[in-house]
Amino acid sequence: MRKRLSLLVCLLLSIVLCAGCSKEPEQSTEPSLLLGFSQIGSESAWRIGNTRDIEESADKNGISLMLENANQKQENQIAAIRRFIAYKVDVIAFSPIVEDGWDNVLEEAKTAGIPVVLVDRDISTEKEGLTACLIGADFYKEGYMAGEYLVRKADSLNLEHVNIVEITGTTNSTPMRQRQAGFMDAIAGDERMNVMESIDGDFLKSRGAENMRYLLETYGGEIDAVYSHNDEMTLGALPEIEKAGFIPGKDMIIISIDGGQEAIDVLKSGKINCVVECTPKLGNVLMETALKLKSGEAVEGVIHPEEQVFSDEMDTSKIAPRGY
Ligand code: GYE
Repeated sequence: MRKRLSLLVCLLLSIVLCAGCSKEPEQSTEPSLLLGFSQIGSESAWRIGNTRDIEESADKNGISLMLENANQKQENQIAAIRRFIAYKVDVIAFSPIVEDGWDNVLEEAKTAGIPVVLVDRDISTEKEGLTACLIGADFYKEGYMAGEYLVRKADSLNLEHVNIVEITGTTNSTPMRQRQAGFMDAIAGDERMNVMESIDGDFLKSRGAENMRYLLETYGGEIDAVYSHNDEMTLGALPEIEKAGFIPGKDMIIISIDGGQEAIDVLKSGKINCVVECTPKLGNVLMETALKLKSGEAVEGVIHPEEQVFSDEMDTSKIAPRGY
């Protein structure tokens, strides 16, 4: 009888404990997904805004984020992706600093069955199925819109000849390749246009300044237009142009890409003529995509955000605060 009673007590106890295990509130506080994200670095206001947006979007969507900053080194990104694989995250995302050299590590992710999302920049590979999708800007279109602006500006100023210098982003990165290609295609049919030199500024303010100094020493007042692949390099170049005795925005046409607040303020002051927007706000789409991938839903192969052109052709006082 005593044995039976203790058996009954045990049974009741385990029912009570089990009911405790499956309590609803504890389950709902669990993050829905673990996302590993390898960021390139902190080279620009764009990049810092992009990191902040991804952190905030992860929070908003109840996603647990492992974020690693690679400080501008591809090897750091590869090591971070390997750590994400070892940690068995649900989804890996990364912004590849350059396009080549990812096959091995992405094969490892594929073998581990972890889907990979490219954010901002693309990779170049012969292999199929290493990544699930790309969420980022249409850089070719950005470059094309920059070139179209220059043609319109040359028309409005009745210029017969336009000598251009180009300060590019990191060699072999997607935005560098495509912003250059789009720009060149847009000005290709116009005989007034002459690109005197293209030089790598690595998307950095310091390199923008250094390159501008060199270009001014080499070509001086022959320069009619400066096409810079991001705001940071433009902001580095402007003081050099002034130091050399020229007025940016008047003696030289200045075209930039990104559309961060600082560059927009300079556009308003007249020292930049045109800024093509590139939005860093890719976080929400990334979180939605990661959740779909985890639940096995299909996702679009390429997702481009909508972007616009800000220039001295419009009332710049109406441009809303940029948030980066
Ligand atoms: O234009 C630049 C950044 O890949 C779109 O990288 C991005 C570029 C952006 O550092 O400012």
